Amino acid sequence: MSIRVGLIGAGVMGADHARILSREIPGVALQSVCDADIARARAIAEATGALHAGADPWAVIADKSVDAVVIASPDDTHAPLAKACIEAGKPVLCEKPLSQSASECLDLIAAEVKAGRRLVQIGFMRRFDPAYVEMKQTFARGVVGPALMMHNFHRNVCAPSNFTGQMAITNSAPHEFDIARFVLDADYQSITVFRPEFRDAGKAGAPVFMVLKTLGGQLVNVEINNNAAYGYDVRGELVGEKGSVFLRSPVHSEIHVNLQTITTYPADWRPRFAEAYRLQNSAWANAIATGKPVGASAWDGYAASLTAEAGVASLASGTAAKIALVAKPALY
Ligand code: ISE
Repeated sequence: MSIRVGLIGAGVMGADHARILSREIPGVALQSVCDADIARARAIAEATGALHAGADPWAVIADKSVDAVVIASPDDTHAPLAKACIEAGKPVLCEKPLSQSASECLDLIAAEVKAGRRLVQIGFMRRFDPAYVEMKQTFARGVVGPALMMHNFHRNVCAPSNFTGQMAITNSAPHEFDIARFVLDADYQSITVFRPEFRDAGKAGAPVFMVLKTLGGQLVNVEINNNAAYGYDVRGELVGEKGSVFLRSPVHSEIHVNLQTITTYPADWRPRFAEAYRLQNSAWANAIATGKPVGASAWDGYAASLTAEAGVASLASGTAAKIALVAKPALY
């Protein structure tokens, strides 16, 4: 019996989830597709064989023919829809960020604790990326010694058209906030956010440079540049007392011509993290079948949102902002 999935959001990310779920994950069937733009929902449903297309996300969650839900709608809808999935008793893969408000995350966590089981997986797919997994495993084996720092670059060609305000911090950077916690097995005590001074400094997606300190005193720096222009480029290096682990991006070929060697950057995150998304979505489907949750939890979503909230405050104040998680429920 296939797991019948309802997809909420048929934009860039939703369409990619639809492709993955309908073509690459055995034992999963896309049951319905929902988007505010009904034509977009219908197009994805037609392309993937989903039985229904609609514009009401609450109806998807309530639909008795839907066993599990993927949320890939706009950021501010994630937490309310995920909470409705909890209340309906349905497993949900919720795209990051869980929310732009830490308190909204805590409200959802309370609902999941009350339900008594983990139903929410957050779409921090880098936890499944083979390069980051190797980085974490190498560090955990002690190969490079105790961690001192982790450097992170996260560059998009250009900011998505829906980018406003501080989404470099609240939408893009949560990937680094989460993956550094995951790789280092650490939590943060503070964040300081800087912005280079240039003519477009106030433009949505303008670069930000962040320095986080972990509870153990390690430093994590994160550069987010959503208007890097040259290509989609995510880099990372974990620096230990005895060495470092540098993230290699998958390059499948290089061109040798005209006295040059040419490799190509992807245009956006989908090619760079294609394997990570496939592994994440496959692990999510397997977790539903086995009842053993995997990946980032709602707690991890809260930790990333709290960090982003502190980052926005630091950028506004020009000083370091403290990060203090509440006590973690036993469920996590
Ligand atoms: C987007 O939402 C993603 O999740 C991508 O992985 C990230 O690179 C991009 O900056 C985000 O806007």
